[in-house]
Parts: sequence; structure tokens; C-alpha cells
Amino acid sequence: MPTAGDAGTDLRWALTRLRGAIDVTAYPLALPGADEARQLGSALRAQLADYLLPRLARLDAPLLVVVGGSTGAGKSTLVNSLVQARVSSVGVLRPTTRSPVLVCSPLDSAWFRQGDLLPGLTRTTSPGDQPDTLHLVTAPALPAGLAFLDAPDIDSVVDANRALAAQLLAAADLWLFVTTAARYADAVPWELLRTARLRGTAIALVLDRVPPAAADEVTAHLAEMLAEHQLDAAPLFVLPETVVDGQGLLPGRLTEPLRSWFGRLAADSEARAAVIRQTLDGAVAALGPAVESLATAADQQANAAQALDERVRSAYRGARRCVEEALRDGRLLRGEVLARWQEFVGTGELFRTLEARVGQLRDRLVAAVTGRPAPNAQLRSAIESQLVTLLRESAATAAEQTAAAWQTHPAGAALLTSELSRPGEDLPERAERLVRDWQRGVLELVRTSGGDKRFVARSAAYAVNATGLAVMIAVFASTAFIPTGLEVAAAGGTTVAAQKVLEAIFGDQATRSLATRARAELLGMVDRLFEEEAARYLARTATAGVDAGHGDQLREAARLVDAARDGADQTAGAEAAR
Ligand SMILES: Nc1nc2c(ncn2[C@@H]2O[C@H](COP(=O)(O)OP(=O)(O)OP(=O)(O)O)[C@@H](O)[C@H]2O)c(=O)[nH]1
Ligand SMILES: [Mg+2]
Repeated sequence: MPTAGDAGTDLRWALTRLRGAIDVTAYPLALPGADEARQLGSALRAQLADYLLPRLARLDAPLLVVVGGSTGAGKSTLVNSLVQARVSSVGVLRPTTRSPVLVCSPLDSAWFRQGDLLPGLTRTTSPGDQPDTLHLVTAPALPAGLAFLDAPDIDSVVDANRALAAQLLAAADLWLFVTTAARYADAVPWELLRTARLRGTAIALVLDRVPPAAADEVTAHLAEMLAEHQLDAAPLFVLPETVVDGQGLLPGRLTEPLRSWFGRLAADSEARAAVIRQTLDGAVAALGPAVESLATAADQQANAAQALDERVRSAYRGARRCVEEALRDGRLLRGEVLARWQEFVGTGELFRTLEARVGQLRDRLVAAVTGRPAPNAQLRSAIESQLVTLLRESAATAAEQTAAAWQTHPAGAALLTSELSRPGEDLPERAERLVRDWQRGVLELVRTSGGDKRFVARSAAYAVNATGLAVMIAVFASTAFIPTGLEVAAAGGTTVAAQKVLEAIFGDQATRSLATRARAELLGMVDRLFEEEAARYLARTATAGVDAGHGDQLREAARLVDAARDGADQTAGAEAAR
């Protein structure tokens, strides 16, 4: 933490914090605006590292003039002419300047060499064409305190050039915009000029290569355009078309007004400090709205991730509901399960003499089915396959619904893979295991429902089995649903005995409470199964790396920058008053 009252340090601290917040915020979901946010984020990060932080750390460092403009406008020629040496190559092949050239007084070269400014560019001492290098040249003709950076063209056909030019302009204390009589109305430069003006960057302009005959007309038109863009306060230098000398330099008398303007700036440390302040303040002030748009994009990411997750959860809630309903509406008590149940409890004589008392009934039931292992196994597997089918169908529906819901969301569509349009590959296996585990659990429940000794009066394994199956059947029917004799008859024949047993079972409190527990257990297992299914989608959004807190972190960081800026202004104001 900075010490109180050290406004410049406060601001640097706040900007460093802001850079951290920008660094950690990603815009991974394919939303409209995400690309822009990513680009803006890296531009801001670059500007903080390239310019704002090093400049604030060394307010007295030499003023950097970045010479920018369209290709072939004569930027390199102009820089060479201003420093009276061929420091930057001039060419007929466009674009010529691909790697920036920085020319400064020998007295200032240590500062530029040490690499605080534009730290991402490797310093070289010989010309090259790698965009991530900075060719450092000293020119004795150049006064200390002022340096020129010859940038690649701003409207280049070469992507890397354009990006680098924008990065370099963001690192300028002063932008010397060079255009020609032929090119000054081009759109791209005006767009950049507008950004620079909004940001408060100090700007000077050179209208180069003006044919004397057209000078008045062109100059007047450019002045109009400058006024339109509220840039009429920027110094404008008009250079007539001329012949370059053997060295490729412009005649000294033509460049004299520019040279002396820069000479005065170099000699006047206050004037230089004012230019630096203007650009710096403007750049810091412009951070607020830019960071707000990053924060908005970050919020959109978080909202989208949440919306995608909610679509997943909603589909699997639906699947859960579907299973619950199927258990409630007796749907599972039809067909194969009912047929096996009838077989299981048997028909005829046995039940005809049954008394209404349930305990006795159960004993009889147990006795009746004793020694009939086949129907037992068949009923169990009918229950199993019925349940597995239900789970598989519900999971398939949920996967389809999720995929369809994601497909209609731009970020969701980008995250979808073909596996995500269907249930997990091992779902059938897991569903089978789930049902078998549940069945085992029900038997265990019957075996250990110790409170009711009566219940498993005959605790033989077979009795447990029979009771367990009855409990499973009760789960399928639910307490709310007792099939009537008619329904049973319609569904599976005229087996009155089976119906009686059912009625007896559902009427029995002990069976009902076991069934309630068994049902809860089954639904709990189904929940976990569907959670695992849903997790496949949720993992996609989670690994995208969206954090709901990033938007507010950015805002808070921008607020601290603003506060530190106000503090710095007040300190500057107090100093000025002294
Ligand atoms: N006759 C004449 N030629 C000039 C003038 N200024 C530049 N040139 C020539 O125009 C061509 C382009 O000039 P450069 O200085 O390389 O232009 P640049 O703006 O640096 O171009 P890039 O590096 O491609 O962006 C060269 O052949 C120069 O010699 C001028 O005022 N008069
Ligand atoms: Mg050039």
C-alpha cells in the first residue's frame, strides 16, 4: 500500500491493481461483444504496461513523439530529415517500416534502452523487420528530452503492422500524425485521430507532399475536417511536395518550422511536462469508460454461464420429475411387472382363504412363494428392466433438451459437442447398477427394519426377498395409488388373489413406511445419477473460466483509479497554488 498523500504512487498502485483485474478477466464464452472485450482488454493491459505505469514512474523521462500515419506518407523520410540522419529505412515497397525505430539523443538512450517503456519490444541495435522489436538509434542532432518513434503504417494491409501501430500510438506522449495531400481524407486515420482526441492525447499534424498548386485548397479542406473533428487546436505543419536529396532527406528549409517547434519543446521542460500531463491525464481518464465496457462484457459472460447452467438444471429437474411421476402414477405397475407379480403371488386356492389381517397375509404370502425361486427372480428383473428403461429414457430426454436449449444460445452452441447431445456413454451401465443397488438396499432395509420384529417374522432369506419385492411393488404404486381390482384385471388378467395381496400390502402401515423410505432412497440415487449427467454440461461452462465477480472487481479497480486520480489532481493543484 502506498503511503497517504503520495498521490502519484497511489495512482500507480491503483493502475497496477486495475491491470491485475484486467489480467484475470477472460471472455471465453462466444457472446456478441466478447471479441471486442478481449481486444480492448489486451489493448488496455498493453497501454498500462507500455506507457502509463512506466510514464508515471518517471514523469521526467524524455518526451516520446510517435510518428504515425498511412503507408508511404513519408513518415520515415520525415523522421530522418528531422534528425538529419538516415535512421529509418525509406522505401518504395509498401509498407516499408515494419519494426518500429526509436531515435533519441545519445543523452537519453539509457532510458529507452532499459526497457521500462514498451517492455514487450526487444531492443535491437540494427534494423530488422520483426514487429516485436524496437530498433534503437541515437542521433546527435536531436536535443535531449525528445525522441521520435517511427511507427509502421496505421492502415496497413499487414495485420501485425496495424496492431503494432495502435499499440505504439497508445504509448505516445505526443502523436505526430503524418498524412499527404492525396491521403488525408482516408477514414482509418480519422478514426484513430478521434480516439486520440477523446483520450486527450496531445496531437500535432503534418500534411506532407502538397503540390504547390493545390496547397490552398487542400489546406483549407483539411482545416475544415480538423474543425469538424474538434482537432483545430492541434498544430498543423504543411510541407510542400519536393525532391528528396541524395540521402533521401527533405530540404532543411522545409522542415525548419517543425524542427524549431520540436526544438522549443525540447528546451522547455515545463512545456514538455504539460504535454506529458495532458496525454497521461487523458489516458487515465479514458480508462473509466473502457473498463466499464469490460465489466459489462464480464457480467454478460457471467450471466450467460448462469443461464446455460440453469438450462441444464432445468432439464434434469424435469427428468427427476418425470421419474417421480412415473413412480406415482402407477405406470410401472403394468405390463411385465404386473404379469410377473401375479405369477409371483400365485393364483387360486391359496389366497382365497386369506384372512384380512395383514400380518397373517404376509406370512401366507411368504409361505406361498417359498420354494418358487423362478417367479421371484423374474419379478425382480422385470422391476429392474422397467426402472432402467425409465431412467434411460428420462436421461436421454434431459440430454436432448439441454442440447437443444444450448443450441439456441450463442455461447451454448459453441460449447456443445456431439457427446453432449446424448446421455453419458456409461449411463446404461450406471442406471443398471443404480437399480441393482437400490434393490439390494430395499432388501437390506427389510432385513434391518428391526423396530418391527413382526415384519420379518420369518427372517429366512426367502421371506426377506418376498417382502422386499412387495415393498418395491408398493413403491411403484405409491401410497396415493392402489390399483383397483378392475385395473389389475384389465392390465394383467383376472387374478383376484394378486389384487387382494396388493390391497393388503398397501393397506399395511409397516409396508407403507418401508415403501416410503425405499422410494426416498431411489429418488436420492436418481438425483445423484442425474447430477452426474448434468455435471458433464456444467463442467463445460465451469472450465470456460467465467467468474461472476470479475465485473465488479473491474469496477472497483476503476473506482480506485478515479479516486487516486482525483487525489493526484488535488496535489498538483496545491503545488501550482504554492
Ligand atoms: N518526392 C518526394 N518523395 C518523398 C517525400 N517524402 C517521402 N518520399 C518518398 O516516398 C516514399 C515513401 O516514403 P517513406 O518515408 O518510406 O514513407 P513511410 O510513411 O515511412 O512509409 P511506410 O514505412 O511504408 O509506412 C519513399 O520513396 C520516399 O523517398 C517527399 O516529400 N517528396
Ligand atoms: Mg516508414
